[in-house]
Formats: sequence, C-alpha cells, structure tokens
Amino acid sequence: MIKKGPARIALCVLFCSLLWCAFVAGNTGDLLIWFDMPATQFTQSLPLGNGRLGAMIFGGVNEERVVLNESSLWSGSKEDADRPDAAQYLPEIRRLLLEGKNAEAEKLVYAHFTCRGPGSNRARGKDVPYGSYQVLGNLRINFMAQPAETRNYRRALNLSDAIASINYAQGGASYRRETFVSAPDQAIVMRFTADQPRSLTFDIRLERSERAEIAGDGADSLLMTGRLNNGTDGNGMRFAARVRVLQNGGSAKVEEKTLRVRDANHATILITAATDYQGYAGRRTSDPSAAASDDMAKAAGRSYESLRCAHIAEYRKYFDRTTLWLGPSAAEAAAKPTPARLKAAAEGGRDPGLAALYFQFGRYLLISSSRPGGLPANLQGIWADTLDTPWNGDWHLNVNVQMNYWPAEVANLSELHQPMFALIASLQEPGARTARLYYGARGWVAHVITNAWGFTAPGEAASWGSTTSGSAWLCQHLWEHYLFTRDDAFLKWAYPLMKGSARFYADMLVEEPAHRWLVTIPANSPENGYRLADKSIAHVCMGPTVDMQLLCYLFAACIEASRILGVDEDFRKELADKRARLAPTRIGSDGRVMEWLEEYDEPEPTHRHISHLWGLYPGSEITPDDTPQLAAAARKSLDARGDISTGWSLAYKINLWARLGDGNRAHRLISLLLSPVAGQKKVEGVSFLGGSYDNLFDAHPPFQIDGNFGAAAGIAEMLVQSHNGLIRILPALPDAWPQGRVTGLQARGGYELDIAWKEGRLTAATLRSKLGGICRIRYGLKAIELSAKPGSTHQITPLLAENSKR
Ligand code: FUC
Repeated sequence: MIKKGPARIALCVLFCSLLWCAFVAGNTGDLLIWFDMPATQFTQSLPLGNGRLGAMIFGGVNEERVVLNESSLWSGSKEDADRPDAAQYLPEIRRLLLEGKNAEAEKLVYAHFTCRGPGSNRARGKDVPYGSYQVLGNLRINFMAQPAETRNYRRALNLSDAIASINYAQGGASYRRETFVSAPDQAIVMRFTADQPRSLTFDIRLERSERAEIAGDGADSLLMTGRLNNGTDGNGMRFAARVRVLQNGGSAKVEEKTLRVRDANHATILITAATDYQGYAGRRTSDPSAAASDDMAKAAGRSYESLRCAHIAEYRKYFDRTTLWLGPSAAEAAAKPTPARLKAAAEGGRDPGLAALYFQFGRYLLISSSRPGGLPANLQGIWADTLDTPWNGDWHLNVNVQMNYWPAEVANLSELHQPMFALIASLQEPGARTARLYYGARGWVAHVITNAWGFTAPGEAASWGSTTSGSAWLCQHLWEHYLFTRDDAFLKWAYPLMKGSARFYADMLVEEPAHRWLVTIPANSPENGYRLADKSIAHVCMGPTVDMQLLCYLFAACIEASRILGVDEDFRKELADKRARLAPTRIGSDGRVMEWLEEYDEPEPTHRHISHLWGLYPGSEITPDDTPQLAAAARKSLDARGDISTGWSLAYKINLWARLGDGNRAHRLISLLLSPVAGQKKVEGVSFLGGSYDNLFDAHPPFQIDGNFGAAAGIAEMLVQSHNGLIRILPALPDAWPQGRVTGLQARGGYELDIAWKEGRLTAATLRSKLGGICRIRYGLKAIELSAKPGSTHQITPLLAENSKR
C-alpha cells in the first residue's frame, strides 16, 4: 500500500518513470496483444484481473463495453449429492466387473453409483444446487457520438504492466483510455483522457440480464445489488457492484440509472464488487454492498497515478521473475495486430515471438486469475460473459484444473498455486463422506467435477462421472509444490491431505483375478470408451492405467513425506506393500501403452484425453532414459492419437512430446494451438476449428483457459526439465528456435535457471540455488554434479564443457 505524502508520491512517480523507460527499451511485440479495431466478441476483448475481479475490455469508440467478473460469483449451494445407499451396490458392481460383465456393471453404476439430484445437469447447473460460475454484469459507456471519422485506433494489452489501453483520434482531439485491475486496491480502474479540454462526454450504465437491481447512489455513483439462485428456495448468494466517476472539469450527475458525465477534461472510473460467498476461500464478507463501498472509498481517496503505480509495482513483482526471448520474428510479423499475426504464423510466417508471447500470456493469466486467499482459476479463469458458463465454469478434476496450475512452479509463480491447495483442503471433509457412503472407505475422495460448494460425489453419468482418481491427481500438486520449494512447513500442512487421499485408495483397491494386481473398481479412463465383444461401448472398467500411475505416484509421495516428517510408519509399510502390487503400466501387442487392463477395441482412437500417458507427464515414471521401451510405446500412443484435438489436448501433447525430448513435435503442437479459430477445416483428416481466438484465449472450443496454461507449462518444459533428480537443460529445443534466452525458470530442489543458446546450442547457463544441495544437471549427453551452497550462483556452461572433455 502506498501512503500519501509528497516524498512518497515523488518516489512513486520516479519509480514508475524508471519502469516505463525499462519497458520502452525492452519492449518487443512479445509482450503485447493488440488490435486495430474494437472487439465485437468476448474472445476479441482484452482480459484484465487481480485474481478476484475481472474485466474484459471491448474498446468501442462510441460504446465501451466492459464485461465484469467476481471470482466467487456462483449460483447453487451446498447440497447433499451423495447417495446414502450407494455402498450397498458396490459389491455387485465389483463382482460384475471382476467377472468381465462390464456392460451390466455400467448399468448398475448409472442406476445407483452416480450422484443424486440433478448433478451438474450436464453443464446446465445454473438453476440447480450444483450452480454455475456467472458473469457479474456489463458496464456500458456511451460516448456522445461524434460525426467525425475515427483515426489511428489502437487497442492493446501490455503484459509488462497489465494495462489495457485504447487510443484514437476523432475530430480535432486524441483520446486515450487506460484500464487495469488493481490487487492492492481491489478495484477496476479506468482512466479517460483527451488532449483537448472538455472533450469527454459520456453516459455510464450497469446491466445484468437477471436477478439484479440497479440504482443511482449519490451524485456520482451507481449500485447494482442482487441475489443468485441457490437451486432450492431461490435465495442464494448476494452480490454488489459499485461504479463511481471522478471527473475533472465539466459535470457528473445520476439520472435514473445512468451516470452522466459532461464536458470533462479527464475522468477516472472506479468499479468495486463483492459477494457474500462464505466458502473455503475468498473474502468472506457478509455484506457485499458495504465491502464494495469500503473498497470504493479507499480507492477514491487515491490519485490515479498512485493507484496505477501501486498496481504496476505489485503486478511486476510476479511477472518480471521470468523473461523469454525465442529469437527474432520477421519484423512484419510482430508489427501486425494479433489476429493478423496469428494468421500469418499459421500460413508459415517466421514468428517465434508469438510462442514467447503465448508463454508470457499464460503467466499473465495466472497472475490475473489466481491469487493467494482466493478461489482457483476455473475453466475460464475468472472471465465469463454469460450466466450459463460452459461446463458451469467449474473445476474439472480429470485434467483441467490441474492443467491450469502446471505452469505455477516451473514458470516462477509458486505462491499463485495456493488457491489450488485451498481447493484440495476444502474437499477433504465432503470427500470423506463420499468415501464412506460409496465405498465404505476411510480417507477422502473427489471424482470428476467440483464447484464452489464442495461437490465430491461421482458425476451424473457413469460414462464420465465414475472416475475415482480426481483426488489423487489433485494431491500431485501438493507434493510437486514441495519438490520445487522444499518447504517443510508446507509439507506438514499438506501431508494429512495426501495421507487422507492415499488412505481412501489403499482401502478401495481390489485384487483382480488375472494377475492378482491391485486395481481401482469401479473406474474409467477419463471419458474414453472401449468396445465390448458384442460391439457395444462401455466406459466403466477396472484398473485403468491412469489410476494405477496416479496411485503409484501418490503412494510414493506419501511414503517419502511420512519419512521426512517422521510419522506413520505402519501406514508407510502398508502403502509400500500395496504400491508393489499395483497393476503396472504395460505395452500392448501393437506397441502402444495400454490404456486399460485389457486390450479393447477403441471406438474413438483419437480421443482428446490421453490419460494413460499421465506417467510421462505430469508424472515421471516413463522417461526415455529410465524406461526406454515405455517411452517408445508412449510415442506410438501419441502418434495413434494424432495431434489434432481440443485446445487443452493440444497443450497436453506439447508437454508429452517435450518429455519425450522431441522439440520439433512439441513445436508443431504449439503451432496448431496458435492456429486461429476460423471455421471448420480438416487437418490429418480430422475436423479442426483451431486453437486460439483473436485475443489468444484458448479454444476448446468454446473458450477454455486450460490450454493457455498447459501450453505455457509445455514451453517451459521444452527448455528445462527437473523430474527424477536431474535438471535437463534445453531437453526439447525445436529447430524453429535456433537462438533464444530464458531467465527465471524453476527446477525442483529450489533451483532457478537462466539459459541462452545460439545456433541450437547452449551458450550460457546460470544456476541459482536457493536451498543448497547436490544437484545433477544434464545438457545433451553431458552431465555434471554440483554441490551448491544456499544462495549460491553457478555459471554451469563451462562446467558442462569441461565435463565433456573428460
Ligand atoms: C472434460 C473434457 C472436455 C472439457 C471439459 C470441461 O470433460 O473431456 O473436453 O474440457 O472437461
């Protein structure tokens, strides 16, 4: 927080100017998303956020539209979705699966082992207890139409300061609008200026299509209040949003529900909002209107410059930790507006800077949608423009929410992982009930979907809802955070969650008859089906590969964590015994990694989920060095799956190919993800709509943010890997990036790396060790071992060169 006082303000202004100079000097097109026209659709607008408040800027000349979001704005309510008698059917479901009667087992799962109630109502959760993440509303600002033509229009999002700007000239004046969402001041801040006096005349309105009341509030403010449907008696979460204008010159007044500003020289518009969500994260305010009013009073008490300065300083604390340059783009590429740049790259233009921009955009989106104390980034981060958000804008646990957090550690945003940990902790209590009522098991479980209300029951359809390993996959994030940070206090906090999860799986494992391996029953391989002998398709199965890989990882993590903490010796032994008996990852007769315990015929061989390669990434049981046969089988599986798929699936495959050390293939997937969404086309004989919208939001389609995050992680994974006790430098560098430079990537064990390369070869690498330790590093075939002191810095390129001479 910036205190007032001339000295402070002077310092602040100086600091901002220095930042600005640094930005101007260092800025390339790699940190800019920009347009030469206003947005007509959500996926052309510019996303801003502080983790809680979101704003999407459309930038119309005559009408500015800002889509507003508040990350806890969820309809629905806490519900009892667990079937109280589910466990009664478990023995029969298991018997049928063990006897190979999968279709019959699936029928029973449908009838008795799904959630009760309407569930997420197939992604129409808005008016049932499951609920939906929703848009807060729209802010519309109508400028008094000028007859003159608009010139020099430019709308840009600058990732280096998280400010969206709009510039244009009209008549005899030049106009500029700037918007940012401040974390320190918890407000959306807009600033309108013109180079001619008294040229700003506009009307401001708030709108929401249902469940909101909008009224004037004093001479210069509007207030929107409302209450969402809880899915039972209708009286759900309350929310409030306030808008206030502070104009210089001219006048401001409220007429009806419109805030009218006339003939101002410049104006600042502040927007604050809150909900009374009382869940596991968020502000937990009981009076949203008062909370929005407090925030407003504080923000309105500061000058625009000091709000802006505090915002930039706070944002850059995260953003500046990592830089990436992937070599020069053709000058004309970087000079194009982003949609044209995407198109040119898709047509073969040389533009490595676009991948660097996409990487930094992923980091930007995480900083803007996930802050400690808040809710985790959902399927759309925090940016939704409808009430019926696709898939309810919830958290899917069979890849999507995890993918959102793949870049958190490696891309140097470790603290922003916290909302994910809070989500995991929040599922422990409801998940313990689900574990007991469905499986008669101890510990806790979450299946495929969860919401703001602690939903842990299976989904409403057996085909996708019976995946039991969602919670195991969540727990990977706890252990990975520890591997990167070695934060013992965190491990102490996280271990009971991991243990509770492992407890559940250790209780629910069953021995299968063919090999006497321990397997999960019932289960499915996320959303993928297989063909039975009678040609019908089933999903419910036992021991899918992904479950086995996840449990192998989770049990090992718990064993090691309990050793570090010196607790639970007996449990450790139990886990070690059971881990040794888990069904292993196997290679099928066609040389691919088997997805199920049996080699089924596959009705959808190019299915978007590739869960059976979990052990390659984000797990690490499959590596080209340690398990070359499995790595070769994974390659075959990926080839058979094909590249073309939904946005998140493309992003997943970047990481998988990076782990296989195939930079060119990973790069091809980046190129596919960076294909503009432009109507149906066929690639590899598969229909493909494209991977990126004009504003670089990932297209499932529709917009789904996981691909943005997954690709950011994938790009990092191409440059540095650090699993299984070895730091690999440039493990998957594609030919398309012959030179480049990255700073600030993180490696497990508390290491940070800066790397530079030219002509495809490493030229400089610096390793900083935060915690000290023995560190193994490899570049190509050369490996070194280094003993690092806490806080030490090492130039490792000469060491790698020296080592290679021996
Ligand atoms: C999973 C995926 C879908 C989509 C949804 C949100 O169900 O299979 O592709 O991403 O989550």
